Amino acid sequence: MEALSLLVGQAEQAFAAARTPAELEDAKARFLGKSGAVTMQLKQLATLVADEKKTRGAEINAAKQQVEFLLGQRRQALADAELAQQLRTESLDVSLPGRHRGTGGLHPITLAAQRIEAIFGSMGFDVADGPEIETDWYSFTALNNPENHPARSMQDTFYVDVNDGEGRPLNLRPHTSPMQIRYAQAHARKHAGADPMPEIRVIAPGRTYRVDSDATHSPMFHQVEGLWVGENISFKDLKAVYLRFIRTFFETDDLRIRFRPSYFPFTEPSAEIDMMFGSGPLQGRWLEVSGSGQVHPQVIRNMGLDAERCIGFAFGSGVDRLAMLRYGVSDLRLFFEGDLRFLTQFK
Ligand code: 2NL
Repeated sequence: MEALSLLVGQAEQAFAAARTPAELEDAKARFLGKSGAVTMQLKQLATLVADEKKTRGAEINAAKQQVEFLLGQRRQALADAELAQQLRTESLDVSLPGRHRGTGGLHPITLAAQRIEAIFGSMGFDVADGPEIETDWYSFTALNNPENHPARSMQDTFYVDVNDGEGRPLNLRPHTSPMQIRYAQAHARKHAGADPMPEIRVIAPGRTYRVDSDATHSPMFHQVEGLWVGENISFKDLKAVYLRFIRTFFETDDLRIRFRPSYFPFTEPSAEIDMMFGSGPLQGRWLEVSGSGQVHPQVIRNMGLDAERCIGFAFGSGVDRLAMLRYGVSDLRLFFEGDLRFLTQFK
């Protein structure tokens, strides 16, 4: 009798000491298993006479039921604790904002380029595309750059360690003019002998590269050049086209432009184009927005055209600069850092 209540107490302690369901099953085996303490008691009944068997058997069964009851209690307690722990770690905060797949957006430079293409497209300009790695001839010679011009130096232009087949290394195009030369050559071949020759009206937007890096210069930047060549295209056409472009781009007619004499090897005469807003935060300041000029006769010839018949203008503007002015961006580098806090503002 004494031994049985001791056994029940031992079982209770062993069950309480079990920290996991597996440990509890081990403890159960020690008492209720094939050679467990309770089972051994039952086996010893065989040695008793019938009378004693009956009373002793009833006592052992009562103890066994207590042990089974204690086991069931502990099982439930461990299961409850496991559930509580699971609820703590897997809790769901329904007040958190949902996770959603963000919609992408176009880069502000792309948005600006698309506006530029649409505006010139409405004035009959085609859009040229071409390689970013160019030959010396397309980047410099065709544009009337003398052999020793500093633009050709390694201080100004990036070179690629690949030969163009004529002993000169290829370069990362320092302007988008090569695309216009290629476009004009294809045009000249296609319309050879045509009288009058159909006009060339094209813009060339794209990435360009120069050895230059500070707050206002990036080694990779974007340019848009324009070219209009025909038999009677003059500076007044350039002025009309550029004014219409810039007013549409900034969505205001309260904006003036002026031409300032300048020099480029590929145009003669040449001019810088400045613009001034009549209102707004930049009101009253002349801002340089483009280089321009009448295409040099040598460049016309390099296009495969007759310089006696063909005349026209070209211009080159910085897309990054135009985008900065339009979107009010103060630092050029923001465009190229890939910071989503900046980029998502343009969606
Ligand atoms: C600048 C100067 C300019 C051109 C680019 C050009 C292109 C051909 C023929 C002649 Cl195919 N000219 N482009 C002309 C004048 C100026 O850009 O500093 N732009 C930011």
